[in-house]
Amino acid sequence: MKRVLLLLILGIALISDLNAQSNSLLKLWYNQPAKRWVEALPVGNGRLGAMIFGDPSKERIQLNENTVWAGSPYTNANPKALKALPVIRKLIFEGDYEKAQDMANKDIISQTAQGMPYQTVGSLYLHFPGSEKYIDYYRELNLEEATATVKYKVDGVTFKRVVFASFPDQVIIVKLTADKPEKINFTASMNSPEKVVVSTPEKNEIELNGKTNDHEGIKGKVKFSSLVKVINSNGEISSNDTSLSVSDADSVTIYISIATNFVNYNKLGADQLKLAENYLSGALKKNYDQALKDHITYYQKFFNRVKLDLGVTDSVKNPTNVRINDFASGNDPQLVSLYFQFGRYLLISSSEPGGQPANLQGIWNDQLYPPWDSKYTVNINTEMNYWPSEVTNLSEMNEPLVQMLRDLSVSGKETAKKMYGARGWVTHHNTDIWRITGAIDGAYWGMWPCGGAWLCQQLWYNYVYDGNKKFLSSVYPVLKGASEFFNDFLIEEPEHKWLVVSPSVSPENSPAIHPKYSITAGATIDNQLVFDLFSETIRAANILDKDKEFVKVLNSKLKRLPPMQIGHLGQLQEWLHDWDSPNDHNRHVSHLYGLYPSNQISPFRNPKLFEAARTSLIYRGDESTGWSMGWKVNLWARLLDGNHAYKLIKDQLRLVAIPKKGRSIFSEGGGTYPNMFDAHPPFQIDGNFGCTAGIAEMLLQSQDGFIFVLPALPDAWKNGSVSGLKARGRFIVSIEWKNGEVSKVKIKSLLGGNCRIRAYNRLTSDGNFDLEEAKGKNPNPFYVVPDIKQPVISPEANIKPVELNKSYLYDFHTEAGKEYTLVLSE
Ligand code: FUC
Repeated sequence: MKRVLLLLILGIALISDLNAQSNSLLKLWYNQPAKRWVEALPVGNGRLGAMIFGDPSKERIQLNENTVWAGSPYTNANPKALKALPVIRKLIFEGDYEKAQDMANKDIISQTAQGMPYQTVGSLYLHFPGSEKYIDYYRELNLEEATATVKYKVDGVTFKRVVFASFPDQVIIVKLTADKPEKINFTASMNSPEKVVVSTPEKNEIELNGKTNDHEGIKGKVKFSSLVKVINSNGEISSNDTSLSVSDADSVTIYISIATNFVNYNKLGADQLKLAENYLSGALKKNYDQALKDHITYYQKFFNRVKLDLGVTDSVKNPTNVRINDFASGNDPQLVSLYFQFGRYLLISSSEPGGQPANLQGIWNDQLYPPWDSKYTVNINTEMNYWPSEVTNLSEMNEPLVQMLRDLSVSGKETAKKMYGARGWVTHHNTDIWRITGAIDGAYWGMWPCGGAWLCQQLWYNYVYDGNKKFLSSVYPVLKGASEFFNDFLIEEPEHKWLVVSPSVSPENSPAIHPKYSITAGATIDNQLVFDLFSETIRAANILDKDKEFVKVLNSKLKRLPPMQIGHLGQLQEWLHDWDSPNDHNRHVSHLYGLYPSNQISPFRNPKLFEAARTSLIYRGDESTGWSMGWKVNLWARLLDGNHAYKLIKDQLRLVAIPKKGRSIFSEGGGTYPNMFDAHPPFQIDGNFGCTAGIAEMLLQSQDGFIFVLPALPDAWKNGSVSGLKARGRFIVSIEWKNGEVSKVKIKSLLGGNCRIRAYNRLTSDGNFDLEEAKGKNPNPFYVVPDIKQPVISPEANIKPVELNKSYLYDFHTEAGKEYTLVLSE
């Protein structure tokens, strides 16, 4: 009994202690060095990335720069498409999918290059002789400061390494210290799987120069230079041809600078060495403490906007790998907050204004030929990378994606004309740093001309969340160009005379009746995407007072798009025909695009579609690839089922320790690696971002004409708080809850206008403003909801009406810059 009491007291003391310094919980930490890449810890500043292994005797810092890609500017449109297009369309309408797909393989799929791989720069190695016998080992990634730290003891001396990728100074900085003088001894060297030349131009500098390789007939022309400068305090430094040795130093600062000759997607020619030298000499002007301070200040401007507290248990005293391993069976809500903040950390670290968008691995890749080339798969993956950007208040991180869209609207214009004789611009299911827009990988996967339509959604989200008309005006030509393409490309299907996208696929899936052939016309996702694209272009044109004639044309075509259809299983049909099978567990859930990320399906506006989407998702199942589970967290949140969303988080936070040799990379066994990277498997960063967005979606939604606070709170998160999330119309929302009930909501209005809010509890104003029961349409222009057609319902469909929990809807008027507090009504 006494023992129990003591344990209890200790437990309470630990928890209150942890609560008191809850800030320090935002760390990934381990008590062993990384043995494998998916155990190493990532740092990045958008342009540069590094993976820190933390081995005391042989540190490896694996390096990336976001423009190191194989190849050089090229295009890959297949000119035969133009002639083949009408034939393929006819074959599809006649139901000869085999012939249609065969022909698309030859005449639409690019017969040249299929995309260039993103590549590693190489690694910096630091050998510390005699450090094999270390004790008291610890390493961490500090999400609040964006630094990686390694600590250990050898022969009574405590050594410490701190690594960060400085945002303001554009170099990676490594600081080595010891708690006794003259104890730092190591050799530094570099290598790379690329063809590189390593030299030591000065006794404290290593220079690595390389050029990326040719690939699929495209000459490799990206030249890159990396400079490593070692500044020692006391001790000696010497060099041989390729490495440096430091002996008896008190402390050492290492600066890693990398640059390439990349200018933009169709131009090379910058002076990579000069650029690397410039970054380095700039960084050397600052002392280390100042550099670290400036780095943290820049980073925290973004990171600190959102705080999430889902509770703390004593699981937090375990290393991160153990916590992931125990998550599904334990009680560790803080791991979800950590995972959420890690997602935000990754977005800030891999997508900075002026750089490239986060690719399939963000910016972190140790290979020359990474899975799927680590490029941009735009039939889900790239979009998913940006799902957390608005709601978790990081819209600045969208900039590289917006720039990619501007580029694609140029490269894709040529492709639209050459392949389909259409105006506007097109992109298929993949692109790379050279902004290719042709179809690749075989028609089963690549015959999808809707990449541009999906990517454009990110432009629209940017606008509805931030309300920046200048931004809208600057991206309007991109939106318009994408609509122009579909205006020309849509074709009337014979049965209902609807306008459809053909040829196309429902991404990477085929119906059970002809599983080898995915080629189709009028896939549900395509109808939903074109609906959104046209509606948004129309709204943008109206807001900007432009293109009246074009608006008329789009309006008339909008009316002729297929409605959503509910099939014989009561499911939302994936295809134009009622082909869905209850045994289809494909990782893609493309037809549910209308539920998330889009807002065409709502429990309040079209409950039958809502129920059908739910049925489809149940058939599809839970466990799948990492990104698929990340998507399903969002989908279950939109289905207002917090416990099911939480179940998916549990599935996703399953430790994937050792990738099984010989296991297909298309395996459905997704999860999380020890370093919290998402496992498709293999590592793919979209799952991190998808799940991060999903966690936010469980706490706050704003797509349905109102702000919904705690729409899908699971039983596991009884008490908690979140602050700084963003809702459409630039409302910054903070929520506190107790016993599963909202106790306080603070809303900062940055644009003003009507705020409509929904909650499962009755709320009241704190007395400083009037809160009314909501009536009619929300007059706030950022809360316009899509006016979709009634679904077509199969006579066999058995649709159970949805039973929603009772909720309350309020309106209040807001002024820009003011904050409003609502509390639980007794
Ligand atoms: C799509 C997905 C795969 C993978 C790849 C990068 O093709 O179907 O699962 O994520 O992109």
